[in-house]
Formats: sequence, C-alpha cells, structure tokens
Amino acid sequence: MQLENKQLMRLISNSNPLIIHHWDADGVISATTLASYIGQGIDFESPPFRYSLDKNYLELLSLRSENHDVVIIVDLNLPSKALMEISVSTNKPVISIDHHTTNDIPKSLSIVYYNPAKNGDPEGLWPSAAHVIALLTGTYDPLLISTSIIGDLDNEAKNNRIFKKYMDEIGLDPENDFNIPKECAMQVWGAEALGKIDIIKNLPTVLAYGGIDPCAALMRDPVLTMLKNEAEEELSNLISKADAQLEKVFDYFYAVLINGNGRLISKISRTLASKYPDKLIMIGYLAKSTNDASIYIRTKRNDINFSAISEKIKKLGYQVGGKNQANNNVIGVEIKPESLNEAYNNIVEVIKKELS
Ligand SMILES: [Mn+2]
Repeated sequence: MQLENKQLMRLISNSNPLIIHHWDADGVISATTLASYIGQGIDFESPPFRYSLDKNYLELLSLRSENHDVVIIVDLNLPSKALMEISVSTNKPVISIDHHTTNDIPKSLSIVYYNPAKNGDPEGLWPSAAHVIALLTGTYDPLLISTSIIGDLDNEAKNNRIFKKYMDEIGLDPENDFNIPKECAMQVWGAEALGKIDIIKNLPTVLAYGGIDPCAALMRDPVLTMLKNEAEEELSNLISKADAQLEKVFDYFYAVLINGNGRLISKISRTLASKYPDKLIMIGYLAKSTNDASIYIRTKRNDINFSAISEKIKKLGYQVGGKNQANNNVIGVEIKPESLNEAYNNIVEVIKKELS
C-alpha cells in the first residue's frame, strides 16, 4: 500500500514503533531522525548484516515488537517477501521507508511502502533515507543528515545538491568543512566494518535521547574511535591488494576476488571505481568477521545498462540490491560464503555477455 505523505505522517506521529534500521550510518541516522520526531519509548533493532531474515531473527522481532503497535523499517531495502514475513511473524502492520532503486514493491495491505526513489534517482534527489525522513518530519539535525549522505555517497556527496543544502543550513562549506560530517560518518562505519551489530543497534538510542550534540557524541566515543582506526588500517591494505590483483575480463570490465576480516567490500569497490572512472569494477569478497560473502559491481560510467545486468543476476537466483545514480552505479549481491567462487564466475559471465 502506498500512502500520501500526510496520511503516512498521521499514522507515524501517533505510533509507538519498533524501528528496524539498516546497519550503516544512513540507517542509524534514519532511525534517530524518526525517533526524535515521534518521541520517547522507541526500541531499535538492526538485522545482523543480512537482508534475508531467518526463523530465529523473525522470532526475536516478534518478541521485540510485543509492546509496539507498528514496525517501521528504514533504509533496509528488504525484499517484499521479507517485509511480509515480518508483518506475519510480529502480527503488526509494517511501514517501510527507503530510497533504494527497486521494482519489488509490496502489494499487501498490511505493508505501507514509501520510497520516492524506487524508480531510480538520476539527479541524486534522494541521497539518503535520513533525508527522505527529514523531508517527511520537517525536524532534523542538519549535521546528522549531511553525515547520512556521506555515509551513502562518500566523496561523491560533495557534488550532491541536497548535501550542499544541509551543509549550507549549518553554515558549513561543503568542500572545506567536508571532514566534519565525514569523520562523524566514519565513527559509525568502523563498528559496521568490524561487524559490531550490538554497538550499531544501540546508537539511535544514544543519538536520539542522549541529549548532547549527536555528532559530538559519536566523535567522543572511544570504542567507536578504536574500531574506526582498526578498520581504516585493514581497508588501506585491502585496497592495495585488490588494486594489484585486479584482472581484465573483457574490454573495460575488470574483476578481482579477495578476502579479509572487516566488512569492507563497499569501500574497496568505491575506491577502485573512483580510481578507474572509465572501468566497470567487480569485486568478490569474503568478510571473515561476520562470514559474509558478497559481490559488488560498480562504475562511474553512465552508459552501461545496470538494470539489465541486475535483472540477469536476479534470474540466477541471487539476492541483488543496488543504486542507479549519475556517477554512482552499484549492484550488490549477497552470496552464501561456500558459493562465492561459483557465483563470482557466473556473474563474470553474465556481465561479459551483457557488454559484448
Ligand atoms: Mn541509505
């Protein structure tokens, strides 16, 4: 079910939700922004770095949602099947607020779906889910929303006009003061990179109800700082390694398969796609800390039919997500760790075919 903004806000303002958020900076800030608007007493949950929810997690959600009247899911880009499963197992209506490109729109009456970017976002008008929520609620911390945009876009945020607008609002220069929200985003990123879901889940409570400037709170947290430093060190090693092992598959299509401890594939793929703006980069990666395997396909080129590639990978039965923005085209595929090699080879073939 898709509601108008006003109807949606009437529903949300009077609700007492369990908020399930993505485990990245945008997800944490989306949950924080929504909670600050609704008020006290909200509980937060974030799935352990998985988009497919198993029976145990659905049971946990059912317990966690007992004292709530609705489940609100932010920035998670869950398949409609997973949204249905949550609604069925919690016996609660589900609201999903998102900004990812998708054609998997839930049809059920028990699910309210709000996603202004579902058909794509070529102009970058919906750079973060937290921005979508800020527009809905009208109350937000502009530094936090700037942080959410950097969380999703990284350095590309500098060219995003929505990001510039928020920086403007606090009197910060989008270029010269970029590091202020960037550092803030990196504090969340460290915990995400090292698979610390319990720390991540606790952040919206601290940020929404902690009573001090939220970015200052993130910067001051010594555990977050330690995790960030550790993750940054591993990241720079892995980027060099991936770069050195990157192999030409076909024309401008390059790929590499590597592994490491941290959940670092997104930043590795982003760095290499920026370093080689005229190439299509595919990275297969196993993160040992959470035993997650994934494949990221990324390019700054805008002349490749990414939705066609994405559809073909889906047809092979893989869990596919992604974004199609100008200069930020990405497909993320979740793989069972034991099938990473096989999936890597299959997807290389799909892309090769599509490009030739
Ligand atoms: Mn996001």
